[in-house]
Amino acid sequence: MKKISVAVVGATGMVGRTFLKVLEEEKLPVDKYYLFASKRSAGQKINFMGEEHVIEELTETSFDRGIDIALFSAGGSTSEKFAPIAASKGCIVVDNSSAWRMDENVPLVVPEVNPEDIKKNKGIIANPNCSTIQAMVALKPLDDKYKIKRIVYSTYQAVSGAGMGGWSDLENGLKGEAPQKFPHPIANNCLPHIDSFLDNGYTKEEMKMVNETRKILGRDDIAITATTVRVPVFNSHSESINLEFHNSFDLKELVEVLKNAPGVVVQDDPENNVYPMAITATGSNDTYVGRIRRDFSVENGVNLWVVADNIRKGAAANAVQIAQKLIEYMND
Ligand code: 25A
Ligand code: L14
Repeated sequence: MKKISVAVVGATGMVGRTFLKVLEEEKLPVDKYYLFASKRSAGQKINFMGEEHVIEELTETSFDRGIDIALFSAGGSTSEKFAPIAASKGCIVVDNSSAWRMDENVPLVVPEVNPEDIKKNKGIIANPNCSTIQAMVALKPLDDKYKIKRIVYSTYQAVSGAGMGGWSDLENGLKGEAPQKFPHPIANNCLPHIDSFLDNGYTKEEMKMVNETRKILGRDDIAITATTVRVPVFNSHSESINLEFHNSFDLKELVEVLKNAPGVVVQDDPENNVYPMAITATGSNDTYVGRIRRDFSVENGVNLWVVADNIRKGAAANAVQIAQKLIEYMND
């Protein structure tokens, strides 16, 4: 086995801390870890893998010591600048930001969906947007079987998606304090506004769902629309997904397809009030699907309710799963 070293960039953030938790749980065959953040956190000590690790400031020379894999979650501008530097030193970057996702030289990967794309990397692999990842885990097996024609996404997104600042806005907002991260109070409110607005009236988050879905499924012809909404939930994103297929389907068979899909847990027993919920998805790396019902307003339609931990499957766990596969390939 090759000796592998892994860096975590943005180790002190919401996603970065979860990287560390998931890495401890998954016990990857890694010999050495390096933890980076901005200057603000340099020198801070973090207990990780039973040892004390010191946070280092990320600089242009950070990757000069033969680091094999770097998990980045320090925002778009940090990734834009430092991912190419890391790649030029022979490191493979798994990047959580939106900076590289639509670059044609960068694979956009959900391991249950398109693991084969990992091998096509030229030094940077992008982790999709959190809302897109959980949708892909549920939709890929249905697309393979029934061929998706159109998707309507409506999301109910947790504040943890906006990092530490989003979390504080809800926590402090519940005590009556004014928001700092969001443009309006999020406590007792819903904001149909995630990331910035574009000229076409959609938000960036909505267009990420549209474009990333097409790239990951390799299906530019699917008609997709999305409305993404921030709700006063600390963690885990919920999504209403309305699908139309080209092929007809049997509902019972469709449920079986989902039950057999990797990474999916079906929770669908309305008589007993069983359906996916944010509070039960939190802490898990799986994607939960329920409220599975035929859409009687169109010919081959179905409605789904899809919930996952946005910081785990939507970010850290997905990236660690990619790293796991990378290490397997390095040892092949
Ligand atoms: O808008 P952007 O640039 O795209 O960034 C979006 C933000 O979303 C989060 C992440 O916030 C990011 O900053 N994020 C990114 N991907 C995400 C995803 N998939 C995501 N959230 C959800 N899902 P965060 O606060 O959770 O994490 C930021 C981490 O990045 C480190 N960092 C920032 N700039 C860096 C850098 N690391 C290296 N080089 C740089 N130039 C950051 O480290 C953190 O680990 P830090 O040292 O800057 O932060 C340590 C602590 O400081 C607090 N803090 C954060 N921002 C501020 C702040 N304090 C004061 N003012 C601030 N502006 C935090 O408590 C943090 O723990
Ligand atoms: O593109 O604020 O991955 O909930 C993920 C979190 C964009 C913003 C991304 C949020 C970000 C989003």
